[in-house]
Amino acid sequence: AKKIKKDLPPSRLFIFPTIDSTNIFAKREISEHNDRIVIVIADRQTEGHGRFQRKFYSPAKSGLYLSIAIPLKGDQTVSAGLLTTATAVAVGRSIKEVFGVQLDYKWVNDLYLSERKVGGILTEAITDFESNSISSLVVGIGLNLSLDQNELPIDLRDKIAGIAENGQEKRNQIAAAVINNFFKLFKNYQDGRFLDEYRKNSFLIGRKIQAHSGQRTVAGTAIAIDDQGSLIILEENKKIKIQSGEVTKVDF
Ligand code: BT5
Repeated sequence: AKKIKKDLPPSRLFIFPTIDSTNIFAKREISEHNDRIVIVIADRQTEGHGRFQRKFYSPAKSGLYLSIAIPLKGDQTVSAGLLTTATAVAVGRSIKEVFGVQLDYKWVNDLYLSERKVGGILTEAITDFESNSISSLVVGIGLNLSLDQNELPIDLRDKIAGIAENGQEKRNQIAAAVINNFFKLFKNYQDGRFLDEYRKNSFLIGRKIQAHSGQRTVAGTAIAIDDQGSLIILEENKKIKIQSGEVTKVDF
């Protein structure tokens, strides 16, 4: 893979009290002006979403909802999966710096703390139809800094958690740390060196899991994350590599 050029274009920062989704805004903005990095933060989202059109609960006063859109030069190659894992590490480093706790990385885009989800990442690639190549990348980060369990939708209670009791007081500090750590990692993420940190704090390695990739279901022990950020599962003595997809069961 070719190296991402080290010098980045200038960036524009947008901050909203309420928005549909910071990813939607960032995608629209970068499609119209492909010469700048776009950074979007909202206090609350009405259409916050995860992968496969799933909802991402985004209430005011409890979370960080942040998107970063990066225009790509014609000759840059990208790996959305690897960028998702790099972003997880950027968020993990930031939470460690500000709150002193270490997040667990649940391949590929989930962030966990004490066996519960505290956030997720949604990476989207925008394709330019004329050249049929990826013209920009949008990385969305959603984090529950603090959450009142009673205010959660019933189906999410017990499944998700907040990072700290008064976490929201540090929202801006976290946002700044995430942006800094993201760009530090972005320069060289394709070399995959950050993956050691991802592996060390993997929520899955060593556990019995079930994963879906396309039409396929794999069940076995998660044994590794390879240098491309793919998940390796040992299923009946056979190593199976999953490049993209998701883990649907853990310790079942
Ligand atoms: C994700 O999707 O976890 C990626 C979420 C990315 C959200 C950010 S916020 C800023 C930007 N703007 C957006 O619109 N999106 C991004 P996924 O792996 O598909 O997980 C979705 C599942 O997580 C849901 O089906 C719920 O089970 C659970 N969930 C929903 N809201 C949650 C929350 N606030 N915290 C933790 N888990 C949640």
